Amino acid sequence: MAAHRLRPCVGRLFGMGPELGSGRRAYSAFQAFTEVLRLPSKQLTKLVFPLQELHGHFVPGSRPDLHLNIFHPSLEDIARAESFFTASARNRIEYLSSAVRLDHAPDLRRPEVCFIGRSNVGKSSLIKALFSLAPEVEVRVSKKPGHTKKINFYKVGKHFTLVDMPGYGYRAPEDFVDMVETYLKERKNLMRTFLLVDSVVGIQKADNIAIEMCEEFALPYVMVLTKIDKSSKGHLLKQVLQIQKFVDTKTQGCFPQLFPVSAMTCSGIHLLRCFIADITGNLKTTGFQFS
Ligand SMILES: Nc1nc2c(ncn2[C@@H]2O[C@H](COP(=O)(O)OP(=O)(O)OP(=O)(O)O)[C@@H](O)[C@H]2O)c(=O)[nH]1
Ligand SMILES: [Mg+2]
Repeated sequence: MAAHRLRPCVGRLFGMGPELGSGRRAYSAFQAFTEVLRLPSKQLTKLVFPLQELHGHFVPGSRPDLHLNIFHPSLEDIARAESFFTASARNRIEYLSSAVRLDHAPDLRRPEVCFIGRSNVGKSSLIKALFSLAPEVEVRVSKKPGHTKKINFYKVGKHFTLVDMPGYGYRAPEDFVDMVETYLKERKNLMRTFLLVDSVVGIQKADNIAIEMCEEFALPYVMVLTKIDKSSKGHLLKQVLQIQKFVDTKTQGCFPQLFPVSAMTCSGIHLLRCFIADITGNLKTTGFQFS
C-alpha cells in the first residue's frame, strides 16, 4: 500500500514512466524504502539528501558551507522513521480537529510540530506528502492561496502531532495574527516550528512576519524550502545560497541546516520524516552532530 504511493513520486523525480510502480506484491513501508535503497547512488542522493546533491553542483574549492551534516542520519535510521508515518491498526494516523483559538485546540501530552509559512507556499501539500504512507488521511490542498483557515491537528499514532497552520500574506484569515501568534507563544508541547519558504522566490517581505515571531518568542525553528522541483538547478542553487546566508547571519533560533523538499517528487520527504521522529524524541538517531 505504501509503495504505490511512493513509487509515482520516485518515477516523477527521475522522469520515469509508471512502470516503476507496476509490481504485483503488496509492499510495506519498509519495503518501500528498500525500493529507494535500490536506486543508483546519484538518484538516491537526489531523492533522500537533496541538499547534499545540490552541494555537489558547486565548483570544488568554492563550495559554500551548507551545514550538510548537522543532521545526517543513516539510511537505516531513515528507514526506521518510516514506521512512525505508516498507518496501521496499532499506529493510527488521522485528522484530529481544527481550532481557531488556542483554547479550542486539543489538550495533548504528545509532542507537537507545526508548519507555518505564506499562503500557497505548500504547507498542506508537505503534510500530505509526509502522510503518503497513510493515504486515507485527508489533507486539503488548493491552488488558491488562503485555503487553510484554521489550525488543523493530525495525530501520528501515540508519538506526535503535526499541525497545519493557515498561511500569512494574501487572503490570510482576519484573525491570523491572534490565532497563530498565541499558538506559537503559548503551546506548551510545541517542540519545533517548520517555517516554509518557497524556493522559487526565496525569502519575501511577508516571510519576515513568521521569522520575527519565531525569533521574538525564542522558538526553535527550521527552514524548509518548498517546491524545489519547479526551478532550474542554477536558480535553486542561487536561492539556497541566499537563504543559507540569511540564516547564518540574521537568525538566532533557526536550525542552521536547510531542508529542501518537493511534495511533487518526494525529494527531501524521507529526511524530514526522520528529523521529525527524532526531534520529538521517538527515534534517537545518531544523525545529530549536536542537538
Ligand atoms: N510543483 C510543486 N507544487 C507544489 C508543491 N507543494 C505545493 N504545491 C502547489 O502549491 C499550491 C498550494 O499548495 P498548498 O499546500 O495548498 O499551500 P498552503 O501553504 O497550504 O496554502 P494555504 O493553506 O493557502 O496557506 C498547490 O497548487 C500545490 O499543488 C511542490 O512541492 N511542487
Ligand atoms: Mg494549507
